Amino acid sequence: MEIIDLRSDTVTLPTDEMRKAMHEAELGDDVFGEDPTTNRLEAMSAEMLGKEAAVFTPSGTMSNLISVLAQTRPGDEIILGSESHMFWYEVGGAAALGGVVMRTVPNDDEGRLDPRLVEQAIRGKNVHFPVTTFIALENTHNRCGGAVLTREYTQQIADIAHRNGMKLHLDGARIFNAAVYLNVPARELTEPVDSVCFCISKGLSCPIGSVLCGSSDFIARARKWRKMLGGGMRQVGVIAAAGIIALETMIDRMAEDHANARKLAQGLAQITGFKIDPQSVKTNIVVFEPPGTMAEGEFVREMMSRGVKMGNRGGRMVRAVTHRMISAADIDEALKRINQLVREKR
Ligand code: TLP
Repeated sequence: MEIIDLRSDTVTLPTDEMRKAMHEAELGDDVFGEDPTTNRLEAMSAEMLGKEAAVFTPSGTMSNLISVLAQTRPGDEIILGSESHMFWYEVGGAAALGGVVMRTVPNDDEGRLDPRLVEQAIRGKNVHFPVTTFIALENTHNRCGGAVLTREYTQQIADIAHRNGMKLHLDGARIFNAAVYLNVPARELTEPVDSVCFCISKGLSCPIGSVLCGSSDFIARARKWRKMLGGGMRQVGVIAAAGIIALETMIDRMAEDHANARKLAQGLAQITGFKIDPQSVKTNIVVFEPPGTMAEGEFVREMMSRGVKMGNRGGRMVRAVTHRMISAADIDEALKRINQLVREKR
């Protein structure tokens, strides 16, 4: 039985072109700033996201953490979306290692924070209060089903942050999915923010890595934090080489992943009992509720045994993510197997 792996776009394997580039990459010691391939990936990334400089890190989690460490002080308060990856899935690193208080503001279904609630969450000058110094947004939004933030919205939150002397960070793990959806260069979406990171290890198909971008001064501090966290890598051009190929060739093709996600959502919406609005699926993440007769954990286990892997997102929700290694035919096959399960359970 062919396995259809919809757990995450992180399961994508490097392309032959990437493997060749990795094999042939020109290398040096990146902790000395002497790895030409990594330097090139960082320069390309900074340019594409409209920032002065960039630093390559092993993961999105480390990039987000470094952004907090380099832009806050222990005891500060930071504002995060209630559904944000930084709040849910990064092991509380900002609190544990950055000593900051994480204050959440509810995310709506579009991945946004209500600007009025953000303003209200910013602390005044009262002697009892921590100082609010940092806000993070997420684009596209993982737990909000791949929702996309527009440039205008991001600017609105940036204005609030900057008026209050705060920094705005963007967890742009999938920022190129947002750019493809909106059909704009990614730098338009990242222009308002002080720092932004994106992952090369997700829809862009690379094996490892994230790039954190911002001002030269911020990136100089970020490099020291990366070193402290043990993320200073040596001949890391072997990985960065794949990232260069990704930025050159893997962005536009993600429109296919978005079309496949929409196709999956449309198929699910036609099966009795599934709750999903196909119109809400904009990029490559499909979050849906299986029929009431099946707990989400049971649905995920049953589908796993039928060779379709998906994620149990909790709260009755299941997550399926499309990517380069999933074709339109795979979606048809996945829907066929889901239909079979539903018929058997009736
Ligand atoms: N997300 C992973 C899991 O951790 C849930 C996934 O499969 O989607 N920001 C966002 C928005 C992410 O979705 C992720 C990874 C990260 C940061 C962290 O990236 P890594 O896994 O490189 O640390």
